[in-house]
Amino acid sequence: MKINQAIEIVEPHLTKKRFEHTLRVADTAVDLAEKYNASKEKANLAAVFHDYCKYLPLPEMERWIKNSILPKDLLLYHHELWHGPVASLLIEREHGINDLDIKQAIYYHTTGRANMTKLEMIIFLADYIEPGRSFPGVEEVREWAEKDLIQACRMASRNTIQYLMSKNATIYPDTFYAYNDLTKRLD
Ligand code: DGI
Ligand code: FE
Ligand code: FE
Ligand code: FE
Repeated sequence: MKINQAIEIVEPHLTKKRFEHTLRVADTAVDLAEKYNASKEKANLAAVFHDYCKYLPLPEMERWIKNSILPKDLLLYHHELWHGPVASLLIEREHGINDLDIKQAIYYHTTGRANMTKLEMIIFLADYIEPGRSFPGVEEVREWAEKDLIQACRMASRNTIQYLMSKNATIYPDTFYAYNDLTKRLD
């Protein structure tokens, strides 16, 4: 699929702010792909679609999870975790995107997971460091992103877990698996 076609598909599903975030994630992801020798085309397409389902009504996302191969334990955690997995499903069904690399990068962009591929790390990180983000600690992650993809993802994962724990939120297992795996990969 051409990138302009993807952008046209995604835009009406998002708010203006979310659409602008999406375009910044795409620019950031293409830069990271260039730096770390991944496919810029795949990074661009995955980024454009990563939040495609962010505003799907909750009952509709719930229905997709219940009636597909998606893991049912998603329903036991915060609904914010649903939009990536559901998008990975719907971009294939509605728009014929069947590239596994792209689908996985979209699927895991919120939590990460153990053994993330390079493209998964690029989308996970681009979503965290795009220039519109102002999380505490994001500047340090941006600096790491210049030199070490794994360390940068590890810091993003750590910051997210610390933030969620400070809010007494529950944490999905893949979120912890991502952190542990990235930490082990460093030594
Ligand atoms: O869709 P975005 O806002 O661009 O970003 P995202 O999909 O990475 O994350 C959405 C939210 O999900 C963000 O506030 C962090 C949160 N999150 C990530 N992992 C977990 C989580 N929330 C819970 N409750 N549990 C998690 O494991
Ligand atoms: Fe998201
Ligand atoms: Fe994210
Ligand atoms: Fe996002």
